[in-house]
Amino acid sequence: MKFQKEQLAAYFVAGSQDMIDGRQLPDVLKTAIAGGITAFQYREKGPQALSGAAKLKLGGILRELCKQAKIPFIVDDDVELARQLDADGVHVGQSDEAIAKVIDEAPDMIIGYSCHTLVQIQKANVLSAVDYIGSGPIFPTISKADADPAVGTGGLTKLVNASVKPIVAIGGISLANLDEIKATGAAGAAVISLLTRAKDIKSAATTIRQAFSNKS
Ligand code: TZP
Ligand code: MG
Repeated sequence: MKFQKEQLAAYFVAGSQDMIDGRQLPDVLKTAIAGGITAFQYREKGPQALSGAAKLKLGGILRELCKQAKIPFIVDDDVELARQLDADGVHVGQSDEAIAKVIDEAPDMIIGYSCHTLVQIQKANVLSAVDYIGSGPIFPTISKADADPAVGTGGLTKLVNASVKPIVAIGGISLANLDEIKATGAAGAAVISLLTRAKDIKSAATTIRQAFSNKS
């Protein structure tokens, strides 16, 4: 699938560890798709995460849902799993699989790279295979135990201005701060808990999508 920056508008990130109240990730993803999410990242991470065959099996189900919906299916930090699942893309952080290895092994895939400092952005600017940047946390987050300090919308604006690639913001994004994120020039919002913990997942997804649609 060819990358387009509009795919970053409402970017849902989740793994089985993010499920609450007996929710099942395939059901949550289906509902988020019905609400209009524009991309999905499969991120199994942390002490509760699945591994091996269970990770592969759930990934296959989620991959199929994204294929039917024609939205990119992106795998976090695992090029081999991305290949096995015929993913559209792979996303890596600064302390994940090395970006050089990912570029070498998956030049045909959409490549996302997490950058939260200006120096990291400047290095990413010259990596032509990198399609988009993920930056954050923007606000404090409940979904990542080892998150870096929050950069705030002031910090995000500086990263957006320095980047030649579109940036999707992540970390602590809620319905109340979507407009503030949009005002930085970010191409979209990447969220975990805003959708996984939403009372009305479908309507929350629609609200994110609308916040980043190109109408002014
Ligand atoms: N990377 C930086 S913050 C974060 C990740 C994966 C977690 C985002 O989760 P939430 O619930 O949207 O704050
Ligand atoms: Mg990662």
